[in-house]
Amino acid sequence: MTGVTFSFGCFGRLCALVTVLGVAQLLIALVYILYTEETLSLVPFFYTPLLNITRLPSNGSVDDMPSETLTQAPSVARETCPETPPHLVGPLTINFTHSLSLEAVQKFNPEVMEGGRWWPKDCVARQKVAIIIPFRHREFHLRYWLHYLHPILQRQQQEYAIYVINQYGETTFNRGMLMNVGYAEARKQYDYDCFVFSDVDIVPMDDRNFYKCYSQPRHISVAVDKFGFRLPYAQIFGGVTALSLEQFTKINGYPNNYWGWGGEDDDVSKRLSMRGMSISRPDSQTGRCRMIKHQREAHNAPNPKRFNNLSRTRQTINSDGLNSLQYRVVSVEKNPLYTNVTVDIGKP
Ligand code: UD2
Ligand code: MN
Repeated sequence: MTGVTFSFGCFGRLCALVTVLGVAQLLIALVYILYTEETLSLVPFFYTPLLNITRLPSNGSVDDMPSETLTQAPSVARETCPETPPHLVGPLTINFTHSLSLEAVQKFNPEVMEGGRWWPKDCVARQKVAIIIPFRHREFHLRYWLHYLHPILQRQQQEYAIYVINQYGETTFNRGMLMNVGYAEARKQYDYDCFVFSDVDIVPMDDRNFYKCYSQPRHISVAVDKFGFRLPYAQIFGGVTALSLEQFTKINGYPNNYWGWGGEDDDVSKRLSMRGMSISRPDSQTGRCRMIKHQREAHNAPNPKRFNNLSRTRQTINSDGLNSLQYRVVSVEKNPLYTNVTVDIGKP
């Protein structure tokens, strides 16, 4: 039983081990082929049912136009992206002096997918971020914004998509309502967990100022050149902000009843403190931003009712917001660098 049996048993075990290793290797190869995004087009039959996602409710929107859902970014066989992205450069030179065509911006951002979507290829992003820009007649600003922001967001390793919410017609502008529409329309397409709301004319001067969500609502544009790189007042929540799905729904979104310039940002600030949240901010160096100089549009004159509205936030927070949002989608276009949603929000 001893010597011969030993050597035969050893050989047998070796054979078994080699077989097990071989089968394991085959399995790993199979999983890799099925899940690697580069091979997706080769295996649509297998891939589609695996990543079939259900459509999200429109959440607040009365518009029930069918909307296309986006495919999930691949997540199998990749690690979560690091807390500190490795390719950040820190302070950036930002100016708005050179002329810029949309085609040129597109050429320099070949990795951005249709609709202005991108995700890191070598790791799984920590959040799914919808970036929402209220918009009308600011094409010139949008080009700079896209030119600067796409590369910054990519260095930050964000999984993101850009939604430009274009107010239809020439009625009084309503920034708050456009934010709510952006949130509702983005939610129809994908299971975003973070919403960044950004003016079209603000660009960060440091890529360590993350366009992502934190445990408290984030004010991103804390030191804007227009305000002498300082916070003009402590509760300000305008410019660029980030709220998680939970934070945004907890305050019933933006108010819809601020037509014209001003007040909607302060209303959100009040809503946050009423719901027990506080504002988180980067330091005043990292939080430096530039705003493109501009005149105020004729259809965005200061709203004379804003002070009265602001005195009633406690009464309106539950009745005016996501749960009372009404609009009509005129069109949804997937452009190479952003998704354009044109929306009829009515008039005051
Ligand atoms: C300040 C705030 C802004 C907002 C606004 C009051 C900062 C840095 N900015 O910006 O967040 O609270 O006051 O409503 O605190 N827009 C268009 N077309 C228009 C009008 C507005 O696209 O005809 C969009 C665009 O994204 C613009 C944003 O609305 O950046 C805010 O309007 P603004 O830039 O005229 O207001 P501003 O600079 O005083
Ligand atoms: Mn502005």
